Amino acid sequence: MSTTSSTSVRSQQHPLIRQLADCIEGTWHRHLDLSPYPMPSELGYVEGRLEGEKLTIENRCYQTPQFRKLHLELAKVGSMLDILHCVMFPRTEYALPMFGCDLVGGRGQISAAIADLSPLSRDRILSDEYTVALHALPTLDFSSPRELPEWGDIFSEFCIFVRPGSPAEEAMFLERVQAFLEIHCTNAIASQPVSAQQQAENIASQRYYCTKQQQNDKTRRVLEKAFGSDWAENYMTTVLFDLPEISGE
Ligand code: BLA
Repeated sequence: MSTTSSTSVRSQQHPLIRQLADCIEGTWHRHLDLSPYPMPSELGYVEGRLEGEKLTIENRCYQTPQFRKLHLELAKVGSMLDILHCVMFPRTEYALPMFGCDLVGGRGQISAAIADLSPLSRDRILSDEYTVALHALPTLDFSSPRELPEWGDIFSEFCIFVRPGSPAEEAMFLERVQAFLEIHCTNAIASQPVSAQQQAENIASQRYYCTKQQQNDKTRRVLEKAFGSDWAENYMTTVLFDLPEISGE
């Protein structure tokens, strides 16, 4: 994957973030039919300042027949903070869950590693295909599990949210994300479009998911401190968690 490892932010990131970024992009390239996603050019690469340190954000975005947006973002605040953020937004014609992943670290230690395949159905339960495949994965035991915030009702029972305590736990996290991605991509390319009624439910569920994620004050605070509150609001609602359009809107 040398072609995907050469960018400036990535080469300076925590090794787990670098490995995960390569893993995500490698899996996308292997399984999916990627085309470019039209990202406003001023938001592809962004620089700001946070507490005297330079904040750099680098975005990579694609679309595919099954996904309206595949978003991988790497951000760095001087030597203080390294961030990987990734979301795969399904097209609402398909009954697919939302893959989401966030890694936050600083000074050589990852403090938050979260990954999930979050259900996007009215009953907020994953389909049998996903449930069976995910239950077949071995149960993982991390030394420092973390508690989900209040808005975290969007996540599934398979969500992992930990502070990895050792290189072995970092490897375990990476391997689980790889398994999520393999399961997700294989299911996605085999999935069939749904009825108009089901599609309306998919839109509502995806909007609910994005609205909850927009409530993450920890993300908002970093962006506000570097770029101001209007910019942060715009970035969170158009780049990080934009809502799918309601038909006819
Ligand atoms: C936590 N996200 C965080 C934290 C920071 C960011 C600083 C706190 C880390 C910690 O408590 O150890 C910051 N994350 C960012 C920034 C960006 C980002 C600035 O992505 C983007 C530029 N967040 C997501 C996705 C998920 C997610 C896709 O973007 C999950 C699928 C989850 N991040 C998430 C959760 C927390 C978090 C659940 C912990 C929130 C809390 O404890 O209140």
